[in-house]
Amino acid sequence: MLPGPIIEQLIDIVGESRLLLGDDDLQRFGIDRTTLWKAAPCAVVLPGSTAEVQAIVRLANQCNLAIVPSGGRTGLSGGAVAKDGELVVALDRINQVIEFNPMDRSVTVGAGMITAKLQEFAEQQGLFYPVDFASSGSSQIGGNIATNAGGIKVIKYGMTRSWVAGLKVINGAGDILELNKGLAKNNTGYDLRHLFIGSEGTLGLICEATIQLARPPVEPCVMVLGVQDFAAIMDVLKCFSADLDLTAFEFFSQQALDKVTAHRGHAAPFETQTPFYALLEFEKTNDAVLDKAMALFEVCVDNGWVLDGVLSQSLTQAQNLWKLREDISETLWHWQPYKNDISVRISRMPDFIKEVDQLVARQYPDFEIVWYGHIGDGNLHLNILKPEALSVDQFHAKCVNVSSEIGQLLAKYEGSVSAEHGVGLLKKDYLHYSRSAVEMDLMRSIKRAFDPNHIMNPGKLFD
Ligand code: 2HG
Ligand code: ZN
Repeated sequence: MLPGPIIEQLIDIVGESRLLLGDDDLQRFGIDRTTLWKAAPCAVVLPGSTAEVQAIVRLANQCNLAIVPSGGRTGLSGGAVAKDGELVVALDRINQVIEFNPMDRSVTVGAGMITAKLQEFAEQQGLFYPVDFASSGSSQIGGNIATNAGGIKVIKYGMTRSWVAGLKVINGAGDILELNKGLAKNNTGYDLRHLFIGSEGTLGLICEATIQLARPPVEPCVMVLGVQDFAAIMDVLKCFSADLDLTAFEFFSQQALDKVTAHRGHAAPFETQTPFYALLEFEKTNDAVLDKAMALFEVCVDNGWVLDGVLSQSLTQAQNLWKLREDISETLWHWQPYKNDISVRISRMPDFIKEVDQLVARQYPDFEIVWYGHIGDGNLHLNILKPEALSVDQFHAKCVNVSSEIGQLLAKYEGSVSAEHGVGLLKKDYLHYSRSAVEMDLMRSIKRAFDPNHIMNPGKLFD
């Protein structure tokens, strides 16, 4: 419970209707997509400006009140979970287009802007915001930046980081910082903007972002290929990426396809069933590209890597094929999966896959495992489905042991324990498999510099 004087001061800052204390609101704003923790914030505030955010952070410093920044809460690692009486600061109302600059091809928006709205805005200007993922309809740009979100087009366009030209933030000490100011070139020492990207709310709150926009892509073509085994996916990737400018290269297993077709009513791409499927996308810059894609398909068939395939003939068909991949995560929620979001360099993927496959087969003989991910980026989303007979806690306890083994394997392959979902609460115990002790110490020092009273999202990323 928040003491009365603090409630009064918060109301002074944001107005009475913007301070939420009801149980439904606390439950809704205190949790992300994870199901392992219970929401227990002390209150939720909805500031309407950067000045209000600053006043809240200053008050929190005076009262030693921990803050959890909140965006669309679509995160999968517990980064936006408020489970220990924290104050949730939700950026929902700071969601406007602040300035569009066609000459710079950039737009400054409030951090609470929904990702899909930014994509729509870019399109209306004849431009393109290329970071895209299944949760773009509810995730917010500030949260995307705080987690450096990736998604389905990283192979061509990079992660969120590549598109952030400037940030206005309030750090944990309550200072306002305007970082990089939209500049394309700015070699003036440490680029503090990049520290905030992927910082998961541990350094401060992102209030506004200047986003670089791209030229729009030409019509996308999508191919789904039925692949005979895991190793062949990498052969197919090598074959296609050598000759085509791919915008995506995703994969999923037959189990993933079975679940998506059964639960979403989508049609399978073709009749042949294969252990794995590759989904690749390229732009139809001219007809020769289609001939090239078909020729590469033949090469893959001749080599025995690919057993069947389909090439989209229209934009609608391309979008429908994408649904087979994009709807997997949402479909799997039914089984309360334990999620792994791991990556290694693409060149190491063939050996890594063999070892991780053996490891999970040995450790999870009775569990159903669904493989999918952005394999073109070296990123696997290994989802372990909870058997009905186990409680969430029992299931989690079993998964945690295996996570340490996966962590050791990742350390051996110099991979990442969190490729794109962030660390939050879920992965912090495994961070040391990807970051050295010196790096961890430096990260703690950086946090101290930005957040001296340790009020910003404590317990996330590291303790
Ligand atoms: C995806 O690629 C998302 O579909 C979610 O990053 C992955 O739910 C997951 O494991
Ligand atoms: Zn993903």
